[in-house]
Amino acid sequence: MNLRFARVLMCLLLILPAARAFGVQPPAEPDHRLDWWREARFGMFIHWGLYAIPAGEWDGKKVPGVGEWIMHNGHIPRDDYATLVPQFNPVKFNADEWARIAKDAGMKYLVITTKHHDGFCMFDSKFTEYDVMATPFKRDIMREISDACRKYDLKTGWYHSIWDWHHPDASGPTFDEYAKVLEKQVDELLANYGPIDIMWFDGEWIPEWTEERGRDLYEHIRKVAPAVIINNRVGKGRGGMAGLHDPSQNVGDFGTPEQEIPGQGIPGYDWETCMTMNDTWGFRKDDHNWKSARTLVRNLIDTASKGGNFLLNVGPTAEGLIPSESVDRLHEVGQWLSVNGESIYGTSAGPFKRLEWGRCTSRGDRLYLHVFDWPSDHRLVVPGLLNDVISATIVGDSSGAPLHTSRRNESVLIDLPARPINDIATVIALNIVGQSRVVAIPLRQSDDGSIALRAVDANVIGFTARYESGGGKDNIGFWTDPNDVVTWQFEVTRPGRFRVVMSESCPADTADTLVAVRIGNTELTTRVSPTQGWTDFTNLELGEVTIPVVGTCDVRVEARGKPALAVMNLRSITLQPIDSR
Ligand code: FHN
Repeated sequence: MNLRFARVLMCLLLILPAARAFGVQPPAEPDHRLDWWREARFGMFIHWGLYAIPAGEWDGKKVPGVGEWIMHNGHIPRDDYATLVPQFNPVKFNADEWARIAKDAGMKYLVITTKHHDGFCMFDSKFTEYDVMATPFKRDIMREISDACRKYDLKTGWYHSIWDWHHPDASGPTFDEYAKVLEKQVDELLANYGPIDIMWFDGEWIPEWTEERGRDLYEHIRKVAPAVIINNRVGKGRGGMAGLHDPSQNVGDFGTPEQEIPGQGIPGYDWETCMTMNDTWGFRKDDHNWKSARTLVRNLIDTASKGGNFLLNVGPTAEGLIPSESVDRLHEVGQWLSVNGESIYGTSAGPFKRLEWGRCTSRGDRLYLHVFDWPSDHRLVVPGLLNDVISATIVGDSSGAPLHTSRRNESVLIDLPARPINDIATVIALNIVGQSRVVAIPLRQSDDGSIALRAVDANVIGFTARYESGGGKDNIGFWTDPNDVVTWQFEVTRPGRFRVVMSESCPADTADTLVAVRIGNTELTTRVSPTQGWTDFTNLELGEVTIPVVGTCDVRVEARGKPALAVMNLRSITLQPIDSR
C-alpha cells in the first residue's frame, strides 16, 4: 500500500461523525415531520409581554439582567407586577407588519411567547384571568399572529414557559394542579388558532418538572396534534446553555443551544440555536448593544454549516413595535438571503471540520463555500476535498462566469476574481462528482520541528466539552464533565526532545483541577492555573517530552478530578523543540 493511499485511508478513518465522538448514536432514521423545519433553517423568535412596559426599569431604578426577567431580578411582588395589566395597550401592534418583516428577512417560521415565566398569557385563555383579555387592549394577540403567519406563508410556533411565577400552584405540593392547567393551555394553543407547527417549551429546569412529565406532555401533544414538532425543553435533556441532548435518553425533537453555536455541531442531530440581536430577549430601553448585520448573517451561515437552525430574537416595545434597530438589521439579512438563499435553505452541514477562510454548506453533489476572508492571492484552497470538480461559479454573479479550478495534493484550488461580490460573505457553488469525500489534512510539525495543537483541530470525546470561538475565545470550552477527553494526532517528521506548553484560562473560583497531558508514552500533569476570566489565557510550562521516531503521535488531555464548575478553557498544547533531529 503506497504512503499516499495509507495516509488517505488513515485520515478517512479519523473522520468519525462528531456524534459518535460524543459517545451517542444519531437517530437511525430522521423523523420526516421535521423536513420543512430542516429546509427552513431560519426563524424569528419574539419575546413580548408585560415586561416590555417597564423595559428594564422599576420604581425609577434599573433592574439588571434580561428584560423579561424583571419581576424575578427586581424582586417585584406578584401583585405589584400585576399592576402592569391595566397598562398593557400596544396600540401600534400590527401582526401583519411583524410577519412581513420576518418574511422580508428571509425567515420561514416564527416562534412567539404565549406565556413567559411571569405567567401572563398573551392569548385568550379559559384557564386564567391573567391574560391579554384583562388588559385595555382586549385582543387575542395569538389569533392575529397566527392569521398573519398564514397570510405570509410562515410556519407558526408557540413558546410556552413551564416555569410560572404567577400561578399559585406552579411550585410546591400543588404542582400537579398546575401541570393540569399547563396541559389545558397547551390544548387551547393547539386547538384555537388553526394548524400550529412548533411547541417551544422553556423554564423546564424547575425541580417540580421531570423528564417523565415532559415525556407525558410530549406524547399528549403528539396525540392531539401529530404534525407539531416539539423542542427538547419539554423534558430535562437540555444540558445547560449547550442545549443538546441524547435522544436515546431524553424527549424532544431538536436540541436548543442558546446564545452560542456548537463548535462542530452534532452530525445526525436536529438542533436550533436561539440568539438575541442585542443582549436581551424582552425589550430593555437601555440595551443598545446591537450585533451588526454582518455578525447576524455569519451566525446564520455558521449555524447552517453545522446542520443547525437559527432562531433570531426580536423584543417588541410596549407600544407593539419591533425596534427599528432590529428591523434594519433583519432587512440587511434578507437582502443577503435574497441572493444567496440557495446556500442556506434546505442545505446540510458541510464536510469540513474547519475552513480558515469561512464556512461550507452542502446539498447532494454541490458544496456552497461561504468566503468571509477573501484570499489576498485570489486563490481559494479547499483542503482535503478528494472529489473531482465539475464546475465552480459565484452565486449571484449575473455573468455566471466559471471559475478555474485545479488540484494540489489533497486540496482543490479555485482561482477567484480580485474582489468579492459581497463583503459579508461571497458564496461559491462548487459542483463535484458524487457525494463529498474529505480527508482531514494531518497535523504536521513546522519546518523548525515545533507544532501548535490548536483547539479548533482537536477531537473531543464526551458530551459537554466542545470547541467555541468568537468573543476572544478559540478554545475547548464548556468542559464541565471531567470524563470528557480532548485529543489530537499529528505526524512526526522531526523526532527529538520538546518543551510542552499548555495555553488555558480558568476563573479562580473553578481553577486548580489536576489535568494530565499524555504525549505518546509520556504523561505530564499540572494543576489548572487561575486567570482573570474565561478569555484571559495563560501559558503553563508542563515539562519536556521525547518523541523518538517518525510516525504518528497521539496527544490526550484528561481531567484527574472533578472541577468546581469546569475543568478549563483549553486553547492549545504547543511542542517547542529543544533538540530535534
Ligand atoms: O429564562 C429564559 C429566557 O428568559 C429566554 O426566554 C431564553 C430564550 O431561550 N430561555 C430561558 C433561558 O434559557
